[in-house]
Amino acid sequence: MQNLQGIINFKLHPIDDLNFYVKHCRSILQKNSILFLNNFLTEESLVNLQREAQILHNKAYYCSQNHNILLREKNIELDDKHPCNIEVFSDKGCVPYDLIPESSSLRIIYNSSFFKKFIQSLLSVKKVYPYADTLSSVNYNYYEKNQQLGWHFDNATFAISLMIQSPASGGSFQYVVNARNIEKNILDIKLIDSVLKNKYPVKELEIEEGAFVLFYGSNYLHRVTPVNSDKRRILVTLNYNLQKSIKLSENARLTFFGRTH
Ligand SMILES: O=C(O)CCC(=O)C(=O)O
Ligand SMILES: [Fe+2]
Repeated sequence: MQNLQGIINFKLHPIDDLNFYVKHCRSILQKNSILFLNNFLTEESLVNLQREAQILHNKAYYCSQNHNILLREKNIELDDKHPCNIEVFSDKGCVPYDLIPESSSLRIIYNSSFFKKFIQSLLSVKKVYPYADTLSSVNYNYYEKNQQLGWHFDNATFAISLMIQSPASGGSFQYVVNARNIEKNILDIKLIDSVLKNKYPVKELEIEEGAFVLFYGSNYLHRVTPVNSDKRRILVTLNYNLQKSIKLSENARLTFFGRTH
């Protein structure tokens, strides 16, 4: 708690106040399926993390790939033009957990029992666990000029991130609600088709530096538009599981980090 006070802006975001503040956040999340809290990081910790991100930048592993919205193999029972088979493009750089310094405030946030209680309470789950591999728990993500993330649904139910540096132009987070309900096994193909054809008025978020974002990524169709500035987009993902001892698949580790350990 001592350390966390200097990192998270408790005046604006009393995340230890489970009865009032967190309850309020949870109701926003339940209503909108997304929660963003601006100025979540203190100014000092934001500056420190921006500096850390610049220092680690030359260690980032860059990957690019074509994929479909479901991040799955092509479905050969459907034709190539079916929205679930249409290929989109993604490219970004990634610094894995084992390269993040021991003293980094990201590790303090991620491992803090106060922060985990906040997340558990937001999601109404008993417990969240770190990844069991050495790479996946906390990652810096870098989007250089012209880099982007194509439309997709996440495999993980929920995604938590901290915006470290916003680009001067482009790199917006766009999303569509109600395209999928994974619990009910519903996929709105017509809606997805019109999104992929740029015919649907998608929502767009300019996420501020220092903001916390949590959303239900497996039910949200989302993308990051190409960055248009030399100022790169830098974001941290805080990755938890609902079960103990889960590793990201070897294949995914190879794709995103260029190694498995
Ligand atoms: O960079 C972002 O804002 C979103 C990242 C994302 O959707 C992902 O990594 O799956
Ligand atoms: Fe995603």
